[in-house]
Amino acid sequence: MASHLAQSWLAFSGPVAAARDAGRPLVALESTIIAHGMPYPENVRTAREVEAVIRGLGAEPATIALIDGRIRIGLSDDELERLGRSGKAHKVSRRDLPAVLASGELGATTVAGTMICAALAGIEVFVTGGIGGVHRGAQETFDISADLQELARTSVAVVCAGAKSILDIGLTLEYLETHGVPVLSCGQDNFAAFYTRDSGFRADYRLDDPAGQARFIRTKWDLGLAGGVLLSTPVPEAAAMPSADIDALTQQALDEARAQGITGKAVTPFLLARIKALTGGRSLATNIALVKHNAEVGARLALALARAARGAGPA
Ligand code: PSU
Ligand code: MN
Repeated sequence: MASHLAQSWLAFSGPVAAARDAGRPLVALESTIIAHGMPYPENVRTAREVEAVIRGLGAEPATIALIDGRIRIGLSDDELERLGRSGKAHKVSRRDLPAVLASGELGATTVAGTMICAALAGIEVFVTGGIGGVHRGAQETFDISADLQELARTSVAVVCAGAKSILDIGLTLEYLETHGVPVLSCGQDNFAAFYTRDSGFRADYRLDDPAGQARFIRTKWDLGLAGGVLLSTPVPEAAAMPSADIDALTQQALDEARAQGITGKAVTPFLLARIKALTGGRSLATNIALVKHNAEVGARLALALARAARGAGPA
């Protein structure tokens, strides 16, 4: 948990504070996916449905955002609505956190931003859709998401459906290896590719069972190996998109981004919106299905981690 100074920036919602005090496991959720990753009103509806999945399994969801100069851990329905409709929320990664908090403006936290806030709040598990990574052509642009550095340094387990093929998935996994971030896979051997189940790259370790995942994570942290663990799980078969379609459309979206000179933090939202338009909304349905599935995996992990006590040592 954080220092008193950092704690003073946090504001827990009533339900999250109650769950924490009762010792019920918490699951953090990000808000960039709401403000920048999906259109209104599907974004708000999905956020509520994802929270319901987590609650239904006995954990408490804590959606994280910056509102009125506080790091809010858990949002009310009205606050989710405000974030989903605003269109003006800042996209907040590590770099942006002080600026947006100090100004009191509305901020939606990315994977990196949410990891920082979750760690400050003492939350060990965080569910997202897909992580940022090494962009294709990064050898020229240096475009590597701050999510990867955050995974290297901040001790939170991040559940995702892999990374999108708008990224260079092979280089993303290389980068994680260099920085000592273990990549676990649940349900298959390979790392998932967001809209499709198989990235073609093996994850480091396959662990299907939440108790085994929890043991892995506890062991890492008990050893003092700070930093995150990435847990990938594929989109359910029925909701996955055909790879050939998504590859062609991804290439088109990347070409358009280059032609229009899109750079920096605008790249990922641009590509997400274009792929949605180019697939006639089909990608959005896939995105919603995978986040809900990740929420199930994340809630089960949070329950298992709560049982796998710190410092238990070898079995
Ligand atoms: N990938 C997705 N959907 C998303 C994002 C990534 O499939 O909504 C968001 C996440 O919040 C992630 C951020 O942390 O984009 C990464 O942005 P950048 O590439 O600018 O680091
Ligand atoms: Mn970037």
